[in-house]
Amino acid sequence: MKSPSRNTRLNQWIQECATLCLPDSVYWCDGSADEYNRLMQQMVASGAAIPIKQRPNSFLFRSDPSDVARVEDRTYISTASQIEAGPTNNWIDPAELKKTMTGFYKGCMRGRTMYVIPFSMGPVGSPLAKIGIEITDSPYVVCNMHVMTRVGTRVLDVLGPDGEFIPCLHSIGAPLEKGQKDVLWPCAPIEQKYISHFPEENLIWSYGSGYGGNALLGKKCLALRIASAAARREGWMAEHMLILRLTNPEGRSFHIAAAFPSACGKTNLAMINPTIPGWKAECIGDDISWMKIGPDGRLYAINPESGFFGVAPGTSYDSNPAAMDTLKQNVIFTNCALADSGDIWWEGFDGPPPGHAIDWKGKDWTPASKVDAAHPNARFTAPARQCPVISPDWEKLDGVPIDIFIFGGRRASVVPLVHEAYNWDHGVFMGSTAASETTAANIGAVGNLRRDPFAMKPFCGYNMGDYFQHWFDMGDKLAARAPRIFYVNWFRKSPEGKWLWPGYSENSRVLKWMCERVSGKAEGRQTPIGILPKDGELDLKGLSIPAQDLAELMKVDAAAWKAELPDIDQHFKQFGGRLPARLGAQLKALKERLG
Ligand code: GTP
Ligand code: SPV
Ligand code: MN
Repeated sequence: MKSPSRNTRLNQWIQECATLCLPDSVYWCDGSADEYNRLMQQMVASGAAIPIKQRPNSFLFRSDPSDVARVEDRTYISTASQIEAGPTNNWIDPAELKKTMTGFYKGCMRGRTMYVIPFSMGPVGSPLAKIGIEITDSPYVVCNMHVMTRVGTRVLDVLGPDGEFIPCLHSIGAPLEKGQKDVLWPCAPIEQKYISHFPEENLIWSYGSGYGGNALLGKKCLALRIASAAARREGWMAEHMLILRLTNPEGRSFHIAAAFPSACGKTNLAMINPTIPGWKAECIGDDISWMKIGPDGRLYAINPESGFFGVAPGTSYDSNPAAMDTLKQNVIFTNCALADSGDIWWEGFDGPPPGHAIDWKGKDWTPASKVDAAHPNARFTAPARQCPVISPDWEKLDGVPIDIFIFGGRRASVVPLVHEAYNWDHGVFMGSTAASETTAANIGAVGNLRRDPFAMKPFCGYNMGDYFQHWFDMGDKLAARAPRIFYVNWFRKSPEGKWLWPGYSENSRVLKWMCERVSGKAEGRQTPIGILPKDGELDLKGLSIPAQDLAELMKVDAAAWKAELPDIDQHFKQFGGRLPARLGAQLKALKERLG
């Protein structure tokens, strides 16, 4: 197929990749509905996609059981010197990594089509938007990219003959020999998977996986790892944050951006349905925020994506009605179960479980089965515009002004429901020390507590010590117009393992307190770790939480916090000379406040 682009560098790169990967043909994606439908029909015909008859234009895919989540162990930040990647990233010398991967790429698309996907992260024409070109041999990836990003010929128009783009090379790593029958989810074995980033040359190479962030390269690879490194160089921010607008009964709007680690509640909070009377929420984004200081000195955020790649299990009309309504049509489901009714199903779905289903591995399943019907990291891919609570301003080219930052994570103990930072430096300290229990969003152990600074440990494309400094630099520029910073924990558990806080829509009560802090209506109480709601300040009307649970949620256990200090010290030490002195000062101040 002839190139529809006049961009010399692009055409040359496509030629080079075709010569290396040796596909049967090269196809340039135009982003049309017709193209999407054609590819889906091909995948239905091959058996890879199963139409879901209850949901128009929706399809179920089952991945290979080895290819079900991001692979942090196989993800690399490849900078000329290791110190630039820093202690929290895997590193291989760029020349060596390219040599190894080039070996894998040789002939890797034999028997397949090489798709060229021109895409924009951010609304086409936004001053914050960036153009990527993904090459892939997976039609499943093409369809997902259609939903998650803005794909098509208009992106090539903006690119023009000499515009800048981020090359993203992806292969599932499963060439087909003549006459060889394809499998339903082709991919390479784990030891051949590489998710590689070359931030010094804005380049992404991914090999061996077809799943989520490993393969939809606009998302974590471009919009976080490559973008975070670019943002530091250029003085803006690329963060793992949802964006929402909350409007109080008087009509004042607050824009909130919240960073929680993977599978820790971003999509749910982004689509919150407030339980407090008169408060209204709108969703702007559920995973990533790109932010830049505007002419008025405030920080403006856009959502670079155009769809949701959300965790399916636990999603229900009870927990997240807006998400459920988003899933009525035009959805790609991956690793969900298929009920005998013909509809999809997962653990935590509304109503009783189906009497019989086909599980995510394609096996018979009944409620008596000992395994989950849906994989814990089963996902839906759905267009953002279908969300009933999407903000009319979600594609605003200049973004929305952020008033509040929230950090958080999964902590069964120690960390209270909510606390506010004393100032920006203290907030950066909170972000830099954030810790959370690991989840099924990554292949590896689940439930292990680890430091996940700013929910960016797997996504920061440079030395995390420099990233901390970038937060200080941005704060210095924003000064009095900087967002206020809060820390939340929806995941406190009783000794018996039950949730102490109802969560989901009831989290609106905590957001309300934050807005009241910002507008000077809530006084708060000062504690060694930060500002907590004063007795009675958290609106609990209509909730029946046992007094002792509430006390536990609002407790600052000085002994437990003191016990954390040596670990924070160790955590900071790994950054050596790259640790900003201002973080050391915050740790010392916390120590002193704890007594
Ligand atoms: P990624 O898309 O992987 O980045 O995850 P996410 O941060 O968007 O998390 P998501 O909102 O999908 O929630 C992940 C899991 O946490 C789901 O199973 C939710 O049901 C559960 N969850 C979300 N919010 C709450 C909450 O307030 N309380 C409790 N107990 N669980 C929650
Ligand atoms: C996450 O893990 O944070 C996700 C899913 O949003 S993935 O796109 O696979 O990274
Ligand atoms: Mn999410």
